[in-house]
Amino acid sequence: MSITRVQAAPRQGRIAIVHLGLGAFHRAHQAVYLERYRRRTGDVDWGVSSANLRASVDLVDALRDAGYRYHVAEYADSKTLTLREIGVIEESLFSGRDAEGDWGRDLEALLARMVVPETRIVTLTVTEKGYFLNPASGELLVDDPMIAADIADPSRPRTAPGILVEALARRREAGVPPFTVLSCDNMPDNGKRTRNAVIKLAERRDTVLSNWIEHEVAFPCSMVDRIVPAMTKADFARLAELGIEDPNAVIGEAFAQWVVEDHFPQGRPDWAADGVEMVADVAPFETMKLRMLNGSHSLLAYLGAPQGIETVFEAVSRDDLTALLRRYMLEEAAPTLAMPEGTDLAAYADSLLGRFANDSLRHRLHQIAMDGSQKLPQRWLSGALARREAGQASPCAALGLAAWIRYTAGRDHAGTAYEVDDPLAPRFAECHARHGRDPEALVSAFLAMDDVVPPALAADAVFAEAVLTAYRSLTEEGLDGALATLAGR
Ligand code: NAI
Ligand code: CS2
Repeated sequence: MSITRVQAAPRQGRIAIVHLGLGAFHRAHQAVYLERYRRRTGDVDWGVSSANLRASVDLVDALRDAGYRYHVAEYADSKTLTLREIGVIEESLFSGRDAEGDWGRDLEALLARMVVPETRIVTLTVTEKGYFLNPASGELLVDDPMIAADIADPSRPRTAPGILVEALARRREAGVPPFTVLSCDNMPDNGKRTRNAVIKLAERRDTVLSNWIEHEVAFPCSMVDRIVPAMTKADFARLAELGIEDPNAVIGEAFAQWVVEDHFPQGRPDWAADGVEMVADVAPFETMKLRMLNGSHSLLAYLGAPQGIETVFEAVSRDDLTALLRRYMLEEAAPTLAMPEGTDLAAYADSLLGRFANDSLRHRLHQIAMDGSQKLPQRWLSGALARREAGQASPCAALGLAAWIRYTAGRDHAGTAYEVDDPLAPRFAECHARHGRDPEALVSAFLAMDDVVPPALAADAVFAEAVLTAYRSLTEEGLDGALATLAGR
């Protein structure tokens, strides 16, 4: 194997970015771009303070104990690896609930860090559900207990929108100009949705504040891309064999892309030379990625996981699933996209299939299947709705939706139970308990979830019939039967 080792730039950075959501992706994406920037320029002004608001206090503490140095292993394939040491995270904080049940350990430190004028950007990877938005409409879930708690006690916020509002309120009171908010989650119009969440929450507190946010705070959109699966014991063992004994290490693919709307009133790193694409409008890139890459991922997840197919690599080793992805991407997703001239969507689809076939990533289908309610609108359903409006069918999306409904039953083809990890899981369980023996009623109940399925799509008799037929085919004839039925259409 060819291994390139890259040391971290010398430290002593100054913190100018606060990140909410210290997970695998942040460590392997944003931090890598900033590390490249620091190595190239020697500019140490864009250090990061990274915080978790919920789970993973262990990671926060382990990173601190490791002197804020960790490794990212970037596999192009099983023969080509770059091992990077990263040192741009200068501080890690935790404002969630710890193992003892105590809550808010570093909340004041986090808010203080967000309020100082030196902090110029706040970035987020808190997962789609961390914004507390209706996934289909993007409206703030004001009745959610976590948001209700932030409305009741705004100075002790628990949610990402609540923390942003409180930090912005304190900056305003202190006469400090606002930071720029950059969402790096896989949401459609992620900047606009984050802005909406923050303004709607601020309105509950003080309309002077919400007006100020509306007029003064920038929320650029971004498209983020790099496949970074959750680490497994086997992954840590694999790195240990290479001499990397690092509990904070992450493994990802070699590919990375970051397209960012260029709107940073308080400044930003001059990171274009490090591969960050600064553009006026992110929407075409974001929609392309969400529908083609993430849409394909979700198809594999819901069709494959209940069949005992474990990873993306295993799934795309099957010709029938690769053929399905090709058909979905080229015939259903690509025609819904309005791309800048010269974009070659067929080449993009080929490149995605190549990335999915990376034999060095163990990207578990159950991980991708998580939080389907938050993901499906932007991955399949907004595209299917656009096709419906143009009088076109979406058989692959209909099969996907049928597979998702089947997945949410929580039992695989052999009857073994698995956890359905989704904020709406209790609602799914209730639907299965009530309608499990009646496919027509079950499919109708899922299509009626208007916070997931756009009502205009659910009301389309052709689409609803396609979902029901696919569901019957999947449950009666299994994956092979459902794929054969689709191929015959
Ligand atoms: P992870 O599981 O390693 O980390 C999840 C992070 O989100 C943690 O920091 C967790 O504390 C936080 N979080 C979860 N629910 C939250 C909530 N309700 N409120 C506040 N914080 C919450 O996952 P990973 O890999 O870091 O992915 C996170 C997000 O990054 C994804 O949901 C996606 O939007 C984006 N992303 C991930 C990619 C990947 O391949 N891993 C690639 C592109 C985007
Ligand atoms: C995946 C994505 O977990 C999922 O739902 O589809 O996180 C995917 O790996 C990334 O978006 C790739 O950039």
